[in-house]
Amino acid sequence: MEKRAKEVGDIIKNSKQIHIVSHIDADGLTAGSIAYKTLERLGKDFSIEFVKQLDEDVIKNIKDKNYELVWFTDLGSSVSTSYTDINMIITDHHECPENSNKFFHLNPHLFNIDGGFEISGAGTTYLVSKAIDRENMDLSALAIVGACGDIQDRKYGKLMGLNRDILMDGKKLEVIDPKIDIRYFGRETRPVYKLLQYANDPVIPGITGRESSCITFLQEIGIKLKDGDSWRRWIDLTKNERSLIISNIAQTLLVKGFGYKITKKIIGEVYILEKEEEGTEVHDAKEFATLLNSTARYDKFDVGLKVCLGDRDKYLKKAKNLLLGHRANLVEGLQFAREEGIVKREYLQFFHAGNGIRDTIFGIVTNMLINSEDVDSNIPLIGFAFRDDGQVKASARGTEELVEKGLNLSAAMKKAASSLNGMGGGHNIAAGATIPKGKEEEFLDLLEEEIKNQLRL
Ligand SMILES: [Mn+2]
Repeated sequence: MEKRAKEVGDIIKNSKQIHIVSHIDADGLTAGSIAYKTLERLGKDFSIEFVKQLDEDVIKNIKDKNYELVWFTDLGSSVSTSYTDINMIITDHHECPENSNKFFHLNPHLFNIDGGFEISGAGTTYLVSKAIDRENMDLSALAIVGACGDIQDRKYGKLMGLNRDILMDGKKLEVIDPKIDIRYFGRETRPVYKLLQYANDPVIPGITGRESSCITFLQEIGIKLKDGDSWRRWIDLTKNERSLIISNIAQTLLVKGFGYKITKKIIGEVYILEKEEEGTEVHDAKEFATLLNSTARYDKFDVGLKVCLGDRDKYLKKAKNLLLGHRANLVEGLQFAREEGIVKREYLQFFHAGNGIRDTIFGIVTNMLINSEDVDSNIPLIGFAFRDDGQVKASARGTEELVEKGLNLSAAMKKAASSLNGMGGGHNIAAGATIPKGKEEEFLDLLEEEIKNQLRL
């Protein structure tokens, strides 16, 4: 991969004008920002755009602009063998066909590396940036945020593979610091009881989702909730208080019959962006990623981009406001999906959100659902939502356990969607597809057949 990264880097060096096209999620924003910084430092003439997906309209628009070079980040592998009339380079990590192994295409799957957890779109882009100039190694912090945005730390409770090498670059430069701590979301910015209230992966029975139980739980073990007028956050607690909470959560889980393997998931590595101010959304990689997800998914990619590029003033404030809206939308989306009801079949379960959930966040909602207490995690979950262009978006989520049994949602979604003239792909544990409206039932039949065959092997 290093050699390929250098080759792609050379194409960049030899081009004058470059247009970056990236994805609208946290990994896409950080990938685009790494590309942006790289080109800025090289003094290139460049532009950037963020898209939901590479559909025909997007491609047509790109062709019309006649860019000298187009740099696709965190997407593009799906078009690497088509559109030979676009002069392109690609730094992506989504599954791709073997015949796409070209000199301009950097993707871990071409090198037998798992793009699901070993490296993200931002990481792949970082490799090219580093190959161009080792001074760009400070951008490793953004690459780690991207990996956390794609939940690549979930499988082992820490980043592995190439992500680990990138992490070590960041550590050496003191831009990122890995620490062992509680892995629940919100260590830096949420009151401790809120951190518990929203705890998932694993959920804490009797505590997750119940505000008053969280407060009682903390009071019973003698944790002071407030310091004067302000709620204490995880980072405000003493070391002893933190261990006390962790051991009590572990006890609760073990008593409820969760095994050791699940219980130990509550602690793991967290990633601190050392140059950032403590107690802010950009100090912890996971919180940073969520902040970014609140921007481009609502068409405010300029806000996310500016924050990635270093704005800690006006745009950080804007992003924080968007975060409040994003949280509310997620809560509403989860509620909506539950009310619509999840229908179970033998090898999959699904819900149809219709127009009820914004298509740009409903992948996150599907992901939250499969990790929640009341949803069966033994079969994959498929969500449908209408898009504004009259098509239907499908989002599929599985679990590590299912992947170990042979599940590959990327392959299954791709195959089922293409038989219906749609398109699909992604990762083995999480994938998406777009299909014509009215074909949902047929799609589920095809998909179920694929999943059944995968799990049988
Ligand atoms: Mn990605």
